[in-house]
Amino acid sequence: MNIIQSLRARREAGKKSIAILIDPDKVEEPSHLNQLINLASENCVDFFFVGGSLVTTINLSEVVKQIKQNVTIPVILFPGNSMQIDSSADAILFLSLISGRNPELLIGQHVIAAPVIRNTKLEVIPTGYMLINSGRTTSVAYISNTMPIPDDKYSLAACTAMAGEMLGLQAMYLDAGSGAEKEISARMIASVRKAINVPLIVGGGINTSQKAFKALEAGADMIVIGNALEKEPELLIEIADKVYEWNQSAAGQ
Ligand code: 1GP
Repeated sequence: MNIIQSLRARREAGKKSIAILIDPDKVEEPSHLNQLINLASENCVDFFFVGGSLVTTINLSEVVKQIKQNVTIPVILFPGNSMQIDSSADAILFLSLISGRNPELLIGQHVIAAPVIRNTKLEVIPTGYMLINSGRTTSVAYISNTMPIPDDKYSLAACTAMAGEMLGLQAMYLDAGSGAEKEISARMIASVRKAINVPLIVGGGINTSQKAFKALEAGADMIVIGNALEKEPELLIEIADKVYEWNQSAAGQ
């Protein structure tokens, strides 16, 4: 079973997943990354996402290598552009930024990346990427030159996701942007959840176990945590506990 099939199966079983986002630019010491890798393995983290809207160092492949050498947790590339491709990862989110109207991020970068990806064994996960306004301009909004969907335009977000699913995208990623002041509201997650059947990934500003639980309860199939763990890696224990708790109760039903 590949990653997207396993996400669909988990969704059908009512089970949730957790992913840790590693921004290669923010890995200052290999020992910090090792600490997170160990915590991830002890706390049954499902995936590592690797990437960033702006990667200025050559660390991306080093990060992928370090994870792959230490654990069997799948590594999924979460690329900010077509330069962030590494064949030693397991999969790549082939992101179409459907909340925006920048043709480069709807199809342009994809044309450049497609022949490169074709020569790898990476599993390609066609993903609708939707930025939701989080109160201030995030790096991803600035770099992508797109306007995020206003955080109270539930129906706009739902119809965007619906159109993405109709176009054949196999997962949807609702993102408030890394380090967002405000995480995506439960109402926004629930509106999008109701509109689509594909797995729903939610991230941006999830920095407490309460926020993580709220996102799961509202309908996220996978939550992504980055920034908060850079500051406080042990927070993962609490958040992973919430996911575990959820999955235990789903298994009991
Ligand atoms: C950003 O969804 C990810 O693209 C994770 O966000 O770094 O705020 O956890 P944080």
